Amino acid sequence: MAGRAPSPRRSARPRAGARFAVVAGRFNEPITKRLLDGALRAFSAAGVAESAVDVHWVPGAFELPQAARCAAETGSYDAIVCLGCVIRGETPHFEYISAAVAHGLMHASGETGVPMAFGVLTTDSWEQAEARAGDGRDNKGFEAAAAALEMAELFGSLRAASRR
Ligand code: INI
Repeated sequence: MAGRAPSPRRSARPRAGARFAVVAGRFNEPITKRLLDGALRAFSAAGVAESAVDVHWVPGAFELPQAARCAAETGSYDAIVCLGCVIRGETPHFEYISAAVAHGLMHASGETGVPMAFGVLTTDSWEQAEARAGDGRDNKGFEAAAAALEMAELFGSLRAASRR
């Protein structure tokens, strides 16, 4: 049975002044642009102003962890959404790239303390990628931005609790 994404928490609202970065890979750009559309829709639905979201493009998925870490180290962002598309049929490096991105983002997030959401499609075909980059919530970019919003709120409340 196919997995089902959790519904985004309707209550996840960022703190006043919160800022977010989206880092997106240009490889398979028709798909990653649609992931970006989905992510921006999720931010807008949560009441985040367009001016509070910076979009940074990188060559491909492999560069996402490097750019996300660099963005996190600026101290400017509450969370970072990482978008990419790796298609198995297009590269013999599929496993290397996919694993490097997933592990790289996990390390970068752990080491910087900034949540990083994984909006990277790893599919067998272009058609599968299109199906995960739709106009509704069946969009991995939307899902990743919803996760980033929720994690930003959680980190904010955990840090506030640790100061009490
Ligand atoms: N990058 C992707 O984002 N998706 C791919 O499917 C892909 N393929 O097929 O190779 C890809 N390769 C480029 C890679 O991410 C780096 O940009 C490149 O190796 C330079 O470091």
